[in-house]
Amino acid sequence: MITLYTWGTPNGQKISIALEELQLPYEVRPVDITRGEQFDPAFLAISPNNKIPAIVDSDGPGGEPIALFESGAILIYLAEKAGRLLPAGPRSRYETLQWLMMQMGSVGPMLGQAHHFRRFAPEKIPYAIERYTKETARIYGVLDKHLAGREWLAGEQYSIADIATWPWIARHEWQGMDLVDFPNLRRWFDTIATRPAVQRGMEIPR
Ligand SMILES: N[C@@H](CCC(=O)N[C@@H](CS)C(=O)NCC(=O)O)C(=O)O
Repeated sequence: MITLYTWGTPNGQKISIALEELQLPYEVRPVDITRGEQFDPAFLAISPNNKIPAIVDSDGPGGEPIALFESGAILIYLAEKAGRLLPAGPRSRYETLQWLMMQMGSVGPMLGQAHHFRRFAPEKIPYAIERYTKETARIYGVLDKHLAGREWLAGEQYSIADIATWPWIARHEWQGMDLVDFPNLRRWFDTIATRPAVQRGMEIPR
């Protein structure tokens, strides 16, 4: 059984969407990061960087339990465990990992800063709002250009690269973005939004 430690944020939703897509049985342990539960010593033993998501799989490699943090590592682990959502062919596998890393290194951190300075910062700092909104628009432009004439971010199939990126684009309004300005990204976004597993994953934790 997999235990998912999560909260209702894009990084957490990536993992619940992947678990739903892969139909792996899991139980949910909400970690309320607005109340500091990520600093609980029991959670830190699993996720030492005090962030959700994290998982514990009682049936890890060699049949032994494994604990994992960092959503990119968890997505690779789950895809390899189930044998789906990460292509086996070397070219499409590296392409998928490349766009997964683009999400981990750029999409998440930069859009996350846009959320912070546009919505949550106690004071409005025009320099920070402009910097991260502009960087968000640049990243949307990169994704939009890449998706011109292709259905998925990597390879020929829906993959963990799409799953990692989608919940961040779902918060486009928080980031001051209008998908009308990014038609290829919008088509990709709307297609994935219809997937029942994505809809279920977005509701976790209930
Ligand atoms: N690179 C990490 C980022 C995870 C992350 O930023 N999680 C946030 C919620 S979206 C969190 O737990 N924040 C609590 C904290 O920093 O104290 C991943 O992808 O797993």
